[in-house]
Amino acid sequence: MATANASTSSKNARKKEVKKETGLGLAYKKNESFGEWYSEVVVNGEMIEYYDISGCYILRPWTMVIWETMQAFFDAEIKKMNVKNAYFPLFVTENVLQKEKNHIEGFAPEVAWVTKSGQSDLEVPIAIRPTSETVMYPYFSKWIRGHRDLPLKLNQWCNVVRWEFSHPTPFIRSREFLWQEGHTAFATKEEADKEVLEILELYRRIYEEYLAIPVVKGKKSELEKFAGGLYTTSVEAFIPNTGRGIQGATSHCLGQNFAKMFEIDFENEKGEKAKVWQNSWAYSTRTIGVMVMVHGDDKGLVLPPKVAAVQVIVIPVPYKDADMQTIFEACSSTVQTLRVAGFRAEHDLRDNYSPGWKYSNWEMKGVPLRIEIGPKDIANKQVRIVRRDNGAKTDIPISCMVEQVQDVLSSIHENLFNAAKEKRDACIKVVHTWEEFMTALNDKKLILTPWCDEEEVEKNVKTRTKGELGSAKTLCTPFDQPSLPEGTLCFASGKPAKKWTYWGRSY
Ligand code: 87F
Repeated sequence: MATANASTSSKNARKKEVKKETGLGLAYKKNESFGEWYSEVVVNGEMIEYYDISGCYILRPWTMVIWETMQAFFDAEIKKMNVKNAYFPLFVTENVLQKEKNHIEGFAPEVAWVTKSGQSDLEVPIAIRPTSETVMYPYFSKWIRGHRDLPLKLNQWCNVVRWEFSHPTPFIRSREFLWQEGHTAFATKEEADKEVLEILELYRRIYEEYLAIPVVKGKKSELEKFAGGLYTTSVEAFIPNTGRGIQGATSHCLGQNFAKMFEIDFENEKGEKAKVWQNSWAYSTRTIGVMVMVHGDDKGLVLPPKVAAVQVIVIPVPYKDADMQTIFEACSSTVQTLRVAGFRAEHDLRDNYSPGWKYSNWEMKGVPLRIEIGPKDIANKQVRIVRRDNGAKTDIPISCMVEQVQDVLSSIHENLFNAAKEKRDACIKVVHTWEEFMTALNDKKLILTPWCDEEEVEKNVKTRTKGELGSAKTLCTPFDQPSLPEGTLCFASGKPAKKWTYWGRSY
């Protein structure tokens, strides 16, 4: 895959300068140079701006509306589950961070440290949270005494820092990102198990109902699960252009591992001392990157209507000698009508750009629906609507505009989802042998195989597929399992297969 390294992004910046003047489209095509296309789209679509620290990006308002829309949904849903929001500090001492040595070990190189204030060295360096288990769990231990203190269900909306060294990509792999992290404690494993899946379902809904992206729900392999936990579930998306899977969000059952490390004990109903069962779950701004990669096209961003900051952009189309005043008033009243009906609508009355320039500009920014209003439309008591997803143009009577806009926006969501699903499904390849597996991998497929589910075998597959593009790994074992006839063998080991599992390269 082409990468968006520092040199290409500065090239992009130069190119962008020129385009800003000409108002023309993108320099790169999605199918030809995906990495460059992506960097260009997120910048020209006004979602992010590059920053002078590699791997850090400015999230512009066009991005934040998407984030806040998903946040409003998820926050309301977890509140229905009686999860409470809290906020824990950004900093953590080395002592506390190390408390949980086993799981932190592999992650240690990514932890960023504060070592100075002004010119003087701090007495002890302080870490910036990469995740908050070690920050929160000492207080879980303090706050949980008896079974009446359970369940304890906390969530925080915050930023975290992971000093990644592999090439940074806006939203997908950044050194600082926004997320929510839920941390919960229960008296029984059954309650914990149930919550893991309830949260996973909310993650599926974010992808499918808000971002119009199909995902697979499933369980991570032993090698790919969160090492500190008991088991990990995830929603997995796929990027056809790069042939890579991408973990969309995770919901872990931590079992009692952390309860042991942090002594999170309680007195149960029988008066005995017991350890809590814990979960943790998160989704991040990575969701937005997946959305851009899946739906964007050669004209720029394509925003699903549910999350778009502007769902309908109204553009006046003046002709020579037309009465500008009347056209502008028609635009304003159209916006007003749509807003009253609950749509996010705006007009673009700028007099220093042509209608054509405005069309491309709002297409670049991915607005789902454009309404054009010219003298003929006014005479006919109609407006022209143009869809971003398929370019279809329709004239609709003003009298039924609200209903029509509603229908078209729903249809755009459905169409985006179906198109994304069709594309993804066309990439799924069922294979039974190693040879077929390698062919499918080189063809950028999302590979579904019968697997023996042995850690050593997955390690072996990783080693055997090592290369410039990265190695193949399991993405997840889908909950929705096709039937596995008895006697089916694992594609890699030749042992009896236990499960169908998705494999591929991934982000
Ligand atoms: C990087 C540095 C230090 C991931 C890290 O998935 C620690 C970590 O613990 C680390 N990168 N992780 C795993 C995070 C697990 C878990 N945390 C709460 C989640 C969901 C939210």
